[in-house]
Amino acid sequence: MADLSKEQLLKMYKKMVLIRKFEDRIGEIYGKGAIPGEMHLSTGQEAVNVGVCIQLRPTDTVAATHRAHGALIAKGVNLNKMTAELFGREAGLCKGKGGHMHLFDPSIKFSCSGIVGASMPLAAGAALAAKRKGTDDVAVAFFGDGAANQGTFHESMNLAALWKLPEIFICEDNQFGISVRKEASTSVISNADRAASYGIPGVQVDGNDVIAVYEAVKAAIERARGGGGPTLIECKTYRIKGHFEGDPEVYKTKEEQEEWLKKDPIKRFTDMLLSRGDITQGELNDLDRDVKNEIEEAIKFAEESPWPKAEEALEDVFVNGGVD
Ligand SMILES: Cc1ncc(C[n+]2csc(CCOP(=O)(O)OP(=O)(O)O)c2C)c(N)n1
Repeated sequence: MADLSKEQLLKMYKKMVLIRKFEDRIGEIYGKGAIPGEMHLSTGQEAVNVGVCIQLRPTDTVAATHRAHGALIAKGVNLNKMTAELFGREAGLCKGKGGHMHLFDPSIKFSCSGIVGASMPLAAGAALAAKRKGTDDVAVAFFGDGAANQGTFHESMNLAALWKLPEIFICEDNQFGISVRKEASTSVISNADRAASYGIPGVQVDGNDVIAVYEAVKAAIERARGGGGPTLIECKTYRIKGHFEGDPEVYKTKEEQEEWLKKDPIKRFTDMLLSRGDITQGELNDLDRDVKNEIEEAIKFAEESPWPKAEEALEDVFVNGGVD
């Protein structure tokens, strides 16, 4: 933690709270039927998203998953535009045509997808582009423990290792793929061990400890920017909510949920900040209030934006309007 200033720590705190409160509000509004489509929230995984993205440049690429709000907020999205996209409105990142699982922001090189396992080869492509252009940008792929059993995981790691691509593989092990526990889907105890198959470093970190994530990722970024190639980082965390909003979660036990709530990443980080002696509860309360205002402003912005026009439905599907 040596190189993190008070300002940086407060920035991390604010982002984590912004993600948590945003997801809470979106869950509420979704429950009232005001947001179209499915909804996968990232509640509980804030330390992973912030520990990774807080140290990326706008020119570094992030390819994320169907559970991408946290990563996008951490990467620095304009919250108004992101919220409008979730609401399916014209002012959204993709003019309201993508929705919650298809959030693209070229200004900060962010993409996500509902296709499980898609992030890894996409990030490999961005990493290859950075390498060929001679920049020292990196590309990060977020993916779940379920996606780690997809072929794309192995193919991307193989190529990234072989070509020494500046790609960082971030496995968000939130314990479940829909309702299937990780133990029921792979015989490998730690996904970090799989890095050995491709001769690259594999690191396991406490994904509910934002500083632990930050430090592991910092080392991986330095390695990648310096031409050392990819790293796999497995972040052990917990999906506090269901797979999707409306999931009855009958596959979780009360005891396990209580145990994980004790390890809540925001509570732990708050305790750590307050124990330093130079950060007060009052300062954190001020940030909490700012966050609340930002979220309400974004929701208002989204609600006031018009729906996309029906006659524009087929625009933006192909580059330059597509083929004849
Ligand atoms: C290629 C593909 N296969 C299956 C699905 C259906 N599906 C959606 S989410 C999901 C589970 C993903 O689990 P994980 O990768 O652990 O991510 P998490 O939901 O835990 O964040 C599956 C199987 C899909 N969307 N895409």
